[in-house]
Order: sequence, then C-alpha cells, then structure tokens
Amino acid sequence: MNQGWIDNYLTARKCIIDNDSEIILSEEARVTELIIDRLASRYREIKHDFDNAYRTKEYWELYAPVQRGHKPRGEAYPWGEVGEKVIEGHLYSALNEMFERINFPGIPYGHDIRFATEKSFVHIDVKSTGPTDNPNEVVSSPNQVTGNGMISDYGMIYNDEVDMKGPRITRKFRPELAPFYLIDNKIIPVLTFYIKVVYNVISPGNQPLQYIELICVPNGIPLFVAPNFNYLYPGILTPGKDEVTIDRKRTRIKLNPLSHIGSWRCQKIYLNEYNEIIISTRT
Ligand SMILES: [Ca+2]
Repeated sequence: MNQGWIDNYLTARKCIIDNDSEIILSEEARVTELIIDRLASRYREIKHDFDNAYRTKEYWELYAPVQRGHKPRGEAYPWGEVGEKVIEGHLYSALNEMFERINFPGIPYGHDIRFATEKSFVHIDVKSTGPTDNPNEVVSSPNQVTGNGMISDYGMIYNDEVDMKGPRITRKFRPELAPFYLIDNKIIPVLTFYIKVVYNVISPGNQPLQYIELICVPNGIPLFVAPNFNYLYPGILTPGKDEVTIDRKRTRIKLNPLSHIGSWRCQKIYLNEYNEIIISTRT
C-alpha cells in the first residue's frame, strides 16, 4: 500500500484534532447559515408546493400509496415523497445561489441529497414527520453518520464503534461515512444534515406543512474525538428500533440534547399567525 497516502491522511487527521476540529465546525456553521437563509427565503413557495398535494387530490387519490409500518390507521396518506420531492427540488435549484462551485461526486451510499461545495462534501436527508412520528428525533442508518475516520495498514478508512446510550440499555453503533476526504492535499470535511418536514393531518390528503427544521449533526471527528461532543453532551445517540440480532443497527439522534452543543444546529422555519416567516431554535 502507498505509505505516502497513509502518512498524509494521518497528518491531516492530527491537524484537525490538534485544532479541536475548528476547520470542520466553522464549515458546519457556514453551510448551515447559507442553507437556512435560502430555505427561509423560499419557505412560502415550499409550503405552497407541499400543500399542493391536497389541491390535486382528485388526480392521484385512486392510486395513492398506502400506509405501512407502525400501526397504520388509514387516517393519513404516507407523505414521505411529498416532503422529499418538494425540498429536494428547492434545494438543488438554489445551490448555485448559495455556493461558488458545486459538484455532484459519485459515491455509492449516503443521504438522499449530496453535493460538494468549494470547501466541503454535504449530505442532506429529508425526513417527513407526521403526527404519529416523533418530531424530537431522527432515525439514522450507519451510512448517514460520519465516524472517527481511522485508517488501516492497508490504507482503508474505517470508523470505530461508538456507544448509543438509552435509559436502560447501551448498544454499539458503527458509522459508515468517512469524516473527511483529502483531495490535492486539501481537507474536505463531510457534513451531514437532516431536514425534518413536519406536517399536520386535517383529513386524509389534507396534510399541510407545519414547519421545516434544518438539523446539522456534528461530523464524526468533533462528535467522537475532539472535542468529543458525544461524551460532553450525553443523550444525543440512543438505540434505534432495530432488534439485537440486526447487524448494521440504526441510531436515534435526539434533537434537544443536540441543540445544546449549539442552538444553530436545530433551526425551525415556519409562518406565524401574521403570515411572517420565522426562524427559531429549540433553546
Ligand atoms: Ca429521506
């Protein structure tokens, strides 16, 4: 294996850790601000497009998707695609307004939306959240979380297992996304976001958008190494819904503990009673 690449990678990783991950944390804050500004300025259009599903109900209702999963009661239509397609469309079409340079690097796994800016590789997943879902957590697969980015003797990046601590049990979780890339000897951090699209159910199909929340989950190096937020702010990662026997277990990321690291990490956008666009935090 190319020892030069392993040494360069280890030097870059040490440089990040020695500076308490400042290079990554500042990029997370910068990208969050750019995305939140753009989502807020487009919020009326986003809500209009989202709520359009009800206005066109006669056209799709006969062949609508049916509820699956946890205790379906037939009182609402699955709204995952409505949230995903509306938010994805608005985000992709606004990328050139937010960043100087945009690429779409091919990798075989990660979040729904992926793009590279001049400084970072960004992953964003949209989570539609109805009245029977928990608005205070997101369930994440291993390939949606970055880890501590170790490198093997053969020059392969891997992540160590981390603890998911619940009130009664602790389970292991292994993130699968690399925390950064080294390209032309430049550190390109991998940033992961969720957008929770929270809707009401008035009647089946009449499921208007209530708010969206942009969530910035810390990169694996600040989260698990330096400053090690996972240790400093307990309760962020808790066991998911998977059985003990499942191999690649998911984790629940709890949003209230997460927002204690920095209130900007969870920001909601909604229309208030005067029809004004409001941005608010959890703390
Ligand atoms: Ca999704």
